[in-house]
Parts: sequence; C-alpha cells; structure tokens
Amino acid sequence: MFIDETVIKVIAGRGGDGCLAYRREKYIQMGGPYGGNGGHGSSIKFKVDTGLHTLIDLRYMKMIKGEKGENGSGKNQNGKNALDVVIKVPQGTVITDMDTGLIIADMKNADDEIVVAKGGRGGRGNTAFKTQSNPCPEFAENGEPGEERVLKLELKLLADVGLVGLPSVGKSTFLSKVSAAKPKIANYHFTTLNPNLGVVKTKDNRSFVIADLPGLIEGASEGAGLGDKFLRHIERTKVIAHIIDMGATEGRDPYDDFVTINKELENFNPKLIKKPMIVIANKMDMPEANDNLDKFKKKVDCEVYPISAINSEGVDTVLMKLADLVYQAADEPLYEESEYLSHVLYKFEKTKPFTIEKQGDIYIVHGDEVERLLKMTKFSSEEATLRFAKKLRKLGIDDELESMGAKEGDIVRILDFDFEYRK
Ligand SMILES: Nc1nc2c(ncn2[C@@H]2O[C@H](COP(=O)(O)OP(=O)(O)OP(=O)(O)O)[C@@H](O)[C@H]2O)c(=O)[nH]1
Ligand SMILES: [Mg+2]
Repeated sequence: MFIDETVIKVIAGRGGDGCLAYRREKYIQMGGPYGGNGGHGSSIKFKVDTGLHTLIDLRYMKMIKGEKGENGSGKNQNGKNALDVVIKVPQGTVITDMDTGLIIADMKNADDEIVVAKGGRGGRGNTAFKTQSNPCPEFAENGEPGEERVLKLELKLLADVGLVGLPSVGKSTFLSKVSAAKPKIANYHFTTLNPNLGVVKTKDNRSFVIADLPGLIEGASEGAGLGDKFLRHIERTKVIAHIIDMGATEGRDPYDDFVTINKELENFNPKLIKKPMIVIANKMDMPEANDNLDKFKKKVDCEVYPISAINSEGVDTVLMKLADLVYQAADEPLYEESEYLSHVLYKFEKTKPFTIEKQGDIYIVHGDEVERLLKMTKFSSEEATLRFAKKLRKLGIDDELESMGAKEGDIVRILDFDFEYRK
C-alpha cells in the first residue's frame, strides 16, 4: 500500500536523575559530595532510507518514545546516556510540527538525518554543585524531560516532470511508452490510484524522472474524484506537462480541460502554475484531433506538442523539450526559510518562560521553563527547594505575583504542586 501522509507523536527520553551522595570511607573525614550526574535521554532522529517508498511503516506507529538516561550514582559515577532512536523514512519526506505548522525538515537528500525531538539532559549530582561557598551541597537535580512533538509526515516524491490531466487522457500510456514503468492502463476513469515514477532517457542520453499522477477533475481541490492530494508529488517537479485528449474522445472541449486543470493546480498551490509548463496534445490519431488542435493553439500561449502515445508518435520531440526544460531549471528549495521552524530545536528556550492566571485566591503558573524546573527539582531537600525558589524569583515570577496583588500565604500552583507565597 502506498501511504504518503501520517501523523505521529514523538517523545524523547528524559535525562537520568542526578545522585545525592556523600563520600564515607574509613580514614577520610568529611568526604564531601559524591553523587554523579544522570545520563542523556534518547533523542528521536529521522533518517532517510532510499530503499523505502512509502510511509506505511510509520502509519502503524502512533507514538515513538525515547528511553530515559541512566541515573547517576554514588562514587561520582555518571549514568549512561540512552541510545538515540533512529526512525527510517523514505527520501522526500517532509516533516511538519503540528503545533506551529512550521517545517522541521525536508528530507530530500539520500543521506539526510535529523533530530526531531531532543532527549533531556541528565540531572546533575550533588558533586556538580560543589562550590567554594557551598562545599557540600545537599541536593541534586532530576533529569530534564525530553522534547515532545506531534509531527505530520508527508512524502513528496522526487521527480523532474509531473504529468497532469483529466482521467483517461493517456498519462499512464505516455509514461509506459517513454520509460520502463508499467502503470496500469485502461479506458475507465481513475485507473491510476497512486503516483507512478518512470526514468526517461532521451536519444542524446539525458535522463530525468517523470511522475504520472492519478487523474484530476473539476473540484478536485474540494475532494472530487480522488481529490488533489496527489498534487503534493509534483510540488518538487521542475516542469509540469499537461496531457490533453485532443481527440476529445469523451466529448469535452480540450481547452476547457486545460483551464480546469490549471484551476485545480492553482487551488492546491499557486506556485505550481508558475513552473515551466508544456502541453502534450495526445490522441492525435483520432479523426477530430487536427481541427481541435488548431482551435486549441489559438487560445493558449503555451507550447503544444502533438503526439499519439498509443503509437509512440511524436514522443521523442516531447522528451527532448522536457529534458531542455529540466536541465535549465534551477534547483529551488520547496520551502522558504521563513516556513521553517528555527534550526534550534530547544523548544524550552524559545517560549516565554511563564504566564500566571488567577483563579480565586490561587495563582496558577504555566510555562514550559517553569514546569521543567519543577520536574528537575528534588523537593526532598531543603536546599533544592530554596534553589527552586531563587530561580523562580530570577525568572520574574515573584515580581509578577506581587504586581497581581498576591498576599503572604496565597497559594501558587505549578502543575500538581501547591506552594505558599512568601515575600
Ligand atoms: N486513440 C488513442 N487512445 C489512447 C492514446 N493514449 C491512450 N489512449 C487510451 O486512453 C485510455 C486511457 O489511457 P490511460 O493511459 O490509462 O489514461 P490515464 O490518463 O492514465 O487515466 P487515469 O489513470 O484514469 O487518470 C486507454 O484506453 C488508452 O488505450 C492515444 O494516443 N490514442
Ligand atoms: Mg493513469
């Protein structure tokens, strides 16, 4: 089965917890802190595998979870880092962050590999907090939570030329004549249900890839017929080739067909109709075809190439023209820089540290950074609690609570934890 779209949740592993320990050995007095750091949690990575041609494997994986890093232990032993989780995707996969709608990566190269969710850092053990003024810290940190994202994966095939047209105009017939591809051909609509790719070689040995798409009909962008979702596979193509039934074998006017298809292309993505475009006038073996072609040419200002795909007539000229256009076209990126989620994946650093909402006498503090701080604090130690309070103050939470009118003893809530406000 060909699957070209799926949604998946990724949760990177949490860092291991730091250890709180002291050195206690015979003959060593006041051994000091001795707790090691936790290891990194596993990051989730996507990597191109050129042997894959569909997203079907990911369709059945609703969630990918990373492993927690190992906890630190006594004698300053650091926990082991968890191994990264590497998920294979087909070349041409586009990864979008569902929260922001921004692109994380366009995996178009054969060796592309990217981190989509970063594993949490290991919490520091108490040895790491040792300073001159605090030679024996009585606290350690919990591991940092791993990043979480909901991702949309879309496969956008890599082809140089996209064949578009209404059903039964001969798109698959054309592909079968110019390449080794063996698409299904029949005289009923929607014979082609998934895109087919074929490699073409011209007489002068230039080579390029053609994509044959399922037929489009009026209203495809609103879901009519097979819809327009397959058009994502020509978003990368350098050239668009319209195939038109110039024999009008189904009684339609060829010019109307051309207008209909262009409208659907534009509705899907306005960039599509700005690509270099040619018209392949097919079924020229039919009796009315020459008259239709004359009328058609008067109405369009696009180059028109008459062929009979079924008899392989005229196809070499078309291929030479397509090769010219493909070889001239610049390699344009699919997305602009501004459509990308910033390269820095540290979600926590980008977001506003907190917001405070007042519900009755309770002040509820939200925010990734504050919540992460809370999760990394071991409240069993007084020192750690003090450190947490200091950090909140540094973030400006105390100031904001004060300006919101918080009084001594009011409840401040972060996640499931309630604290008493003190000035
Ligand atoms: N007379 C004539 N018939 C053709 C020609 N090319 C294709 N056909 C016929 O047109 C019908 C449809 O051909 P396909 O290649 O399956 O058309 P398609 O555009 O791929 O159709 P969908 O996949 O349904 O969108 C078949 O019966 C072909 O034999 C041609 O040059 N002349
Ligand atoms: Mg077809």
